[in-house]
Amino acid sequence: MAKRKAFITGITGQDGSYLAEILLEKDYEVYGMIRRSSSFNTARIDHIFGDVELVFGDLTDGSVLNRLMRTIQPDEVYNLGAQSHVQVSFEIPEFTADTTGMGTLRLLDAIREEGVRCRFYEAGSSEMFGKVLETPQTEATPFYPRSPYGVSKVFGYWITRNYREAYGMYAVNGILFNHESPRRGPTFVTRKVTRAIGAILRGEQDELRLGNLEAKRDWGFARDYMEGAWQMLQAEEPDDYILATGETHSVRELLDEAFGYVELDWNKYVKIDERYFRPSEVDLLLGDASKAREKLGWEPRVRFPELVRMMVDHDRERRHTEEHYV
Ligand code: NAP
Ligand code: G4F
Repeated sequence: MAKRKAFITGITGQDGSYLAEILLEKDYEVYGMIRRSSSFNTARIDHIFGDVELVFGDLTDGSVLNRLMRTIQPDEVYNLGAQSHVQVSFEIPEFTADTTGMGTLRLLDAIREEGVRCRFYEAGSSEMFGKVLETPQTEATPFYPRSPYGVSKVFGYWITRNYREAYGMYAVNGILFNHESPRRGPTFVTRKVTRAIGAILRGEQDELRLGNLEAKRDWGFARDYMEGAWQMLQAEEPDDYILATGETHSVRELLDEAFGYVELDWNKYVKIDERYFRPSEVDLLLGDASKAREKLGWEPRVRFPELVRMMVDHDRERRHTEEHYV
């Protein structure tokens, strides 16, 4: 029997790298779209480089998306590509909307135009709940996005539903709460903290500049969430699902957990820096993943303390040469 073909946008990102591994383990033929970069941007997938088919493209370039859908004819499409940083979205709102919002439309329309019969996954986000209208958040909670990123994801969500309803496409929204890993981008708060701990332990850093310590997030492990994304596309009918742990912790609690693990007092290192406060903040996220549990049998395996320890252990052992400012 011919192998199933999966097409992933955002394969070079945290989630794309885990999803590609999962699909290879399930014997898929994996195609990943990458952007041309002046330096290497494939570090997260270098270990599977020979096993995946990489093709150049960009979510802002509709003609390429049409050609890729026509020539590859995938069975499953996972749209993970995005300008995914909330604070950066305030700096580059138009690019964020073009990639994170319009990119979803371009890809859906390429599938429709080329008559490809595939299942489509959209990487929706808990940022769509923003200034939350109820707690915990469920699939029925109305959206109130608080950033150009969140607004772009709301567009991606509704255009995915619209293509499902208008054209009968098998298109689903995963509404994923924050998920982290040792592959998390270094400018997201969990990784910024765990990398700093590694550098402090090596005597390379004595200060960690952060913004709002009171914000609360529902943090899970990225690989668990990518298993869930795959499960969503295996269901009989297309639907939308939340993936979350059902626990929320503040950035302050993250500091307690991470620094406490290596027996350091974070108060000696952390400085509050106005640059890391957002023009409008999302104060509290807490997800209810009952629907995914009941309909897909999905469960998060890694809990907050284990996740933090996994990331600290990784960052205390490795040296990183990248420089990041956000
Ligand atoms: P990430 O590490 O920032 O990866 C983003 C990926 O998108 C990278 O491969 C990046 O390529 C690619 N990309 C950026 N702009 C693009 C463009 N114009 N055209 C094509 N590709 C582009 O993000 P992640 O954490 O893996 O998240 C994956 C998806 O889930 C994103 O859509 C994100 O918004 C969404 N999401 C994430 C979370 C979370 O907590 N991680 C939660 C909810 C939803 P380069 O490597 O070339 O930059
Ligand atoms: O780690 P963060 O940047 O993640 P954020 O904004 O929650 O977004 C992530 O999760 C979303 C799902 O809810 C995804 F859709 C999105 O793509 C991304 O993956 O910030 C978490 C919290 C915020 O409240 C922020 O204000 O940490 C606070 N924070 C405090 N100091 C900081 C910092 N965030 C960053 N990045 N850097 C700081 O220095």
